[in-house]
Amino acid sequence: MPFYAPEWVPKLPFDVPDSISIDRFILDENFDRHPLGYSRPPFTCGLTGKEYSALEVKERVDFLARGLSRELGFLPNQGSEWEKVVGLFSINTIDTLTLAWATHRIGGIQTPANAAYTVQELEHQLRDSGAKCLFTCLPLLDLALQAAKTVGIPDSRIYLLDVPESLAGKKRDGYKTLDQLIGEGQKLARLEELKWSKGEGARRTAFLCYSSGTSGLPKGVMISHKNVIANVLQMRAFEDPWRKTLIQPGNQSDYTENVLGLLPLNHIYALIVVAHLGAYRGDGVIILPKFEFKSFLETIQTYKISNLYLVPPIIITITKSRDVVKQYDLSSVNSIFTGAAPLGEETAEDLQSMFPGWAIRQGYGMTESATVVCSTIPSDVYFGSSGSLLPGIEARIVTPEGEEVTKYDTPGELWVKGPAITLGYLNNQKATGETFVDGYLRTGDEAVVRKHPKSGHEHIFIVDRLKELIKVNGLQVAPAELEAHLLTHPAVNDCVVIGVPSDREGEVPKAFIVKSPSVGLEESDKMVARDIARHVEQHKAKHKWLKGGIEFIDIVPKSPSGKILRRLLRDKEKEK
Ligand code: AYL
Repeated sequence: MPFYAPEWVPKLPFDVPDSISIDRFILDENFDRHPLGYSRPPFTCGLTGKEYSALEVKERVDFLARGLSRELGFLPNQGSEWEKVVGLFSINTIDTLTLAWATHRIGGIQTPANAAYTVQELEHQLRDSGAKCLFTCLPLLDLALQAAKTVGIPDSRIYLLDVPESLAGKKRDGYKTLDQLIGEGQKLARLEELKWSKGEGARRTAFLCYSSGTSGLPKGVMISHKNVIANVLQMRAFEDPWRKTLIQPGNQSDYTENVLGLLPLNHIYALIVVAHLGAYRGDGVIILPKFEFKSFLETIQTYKISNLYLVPPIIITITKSRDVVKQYDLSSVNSIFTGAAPLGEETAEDLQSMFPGWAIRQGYGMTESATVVCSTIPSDVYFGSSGSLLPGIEARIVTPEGEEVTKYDTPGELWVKGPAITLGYLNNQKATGETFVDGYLRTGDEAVVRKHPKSGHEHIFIVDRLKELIKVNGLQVAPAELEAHLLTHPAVNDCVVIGVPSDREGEVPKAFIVKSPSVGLEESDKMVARDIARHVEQHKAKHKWLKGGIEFIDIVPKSPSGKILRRLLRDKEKEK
């Protein structure tokens, strides 16, 4: 028997639309429900105060789509979406979603890359996705140009998003800006509407986000229009009963609030949960381009933000900085939401003792599930739990022997099914076949179901990770990617990378290395290790650096069939 959403969770009010593009679904609906004058500006920059009203966002998407269509020669109803892949490599801006939605309006795909990427990492994503152009920003321009050049994207197909002056650095001529494209679009005729047949929104990819899944290198996850719309509707239905209790008498019929848009919009969490859900519900998303503790606190105070979307390492920073936090008025906050990595019970308790009135909510999901699978509302908080299943989700817990768990507190791998489960990995049938099985997504996470001691509702607890993935600050690090890179160093004969616990980052990568025979006896382990660490630092984003250290071993433990026994190393680390 699978597990479903508890009874109190409202069902989805209607079938998830499967013939409409995301931009139309979000913007048209939002505008109708939150007419001009009532709506909060969907996107405001927390650093500069620059904002776009709902009407402005709608217009900018419309004009940008026209400008993009002329500039790139992409027409809404011509060619497959795979011929219209638009790359994004930028810090968060108030136009990040304008660009995504304009791309959808011309029938294209957005592939957003992590703004912390190195040239090689960006190159991989651009090449793999077949991106035809790249939107970036001044602070990242040089890096973007280098990566674009090697994959054959000409300089004339590099565009700039506007970022606050304090971060932009020197102006550079020769690159069109998003505002220029909007200006050009304003003078052009209306575009044809997308003509989609029934079900096309369920088949067409809207976003290509990269994830390593249960093993191997980062792969493009094909996220359809329907997937995104589904998760937005699931989250809305799930949270509606609680949000209704927050409506002030005499106000409009919907509750809206300011939420924090600090997490990177290239990652599925902020992209879907913060930006799409926020815009759909009429919330104001206060965008911050990067994490800086004081501006983060100031922004909450200035914009009276009531809901903070966070990841565990930021919560740890808050709990370890009581004196700084005390200097700010954070009384507008009523709840925080965390996901992407486990939130330790002690950390949750620490935060609660600082802010007894805050509801500390946790959600769980994956890029492959186009985000949230389960989540918590304030009246049902249960520390350590990732919450209850969203409406429309069916979950199975399966033991290594393939048996389905039906009892509480019994661990097994979590398998999930629902309307937001994505289409699979781009050009990788093997990984798709292994991960997407009979309509279920095999999460590679170990879970148990427990009953909330007070409410009696079923909650999902993620108790371990069965897959190879390492999570640093909530971001993915694929051991296979680091191992392949380490093997290109002349001193490395064999290696294995695992995640080891870290107070601040949650986990950090540690490498076990078998030295190659060519390493001279006169070279100390310390020197070799330093050189290997540098090799990673030169080519990989900071969250992938070997902060857990390097240990030399004689042999990598492997099973008779040649599979690396990571668990053995993980268990040994725990004993230390
Ligand atoms: P990806 N507890 C434990 N592990 C988690 C949790 C959690 N609450 N959330 C995500 N993970 C791990 O694609 C887990 O191993 O996440 C999972 O398979 O970067 C992996 O991270 C997925 O990594 C939200 C808010 C989900 C954020 C997210 C993050 C989804 C993207 C639900 O409500």
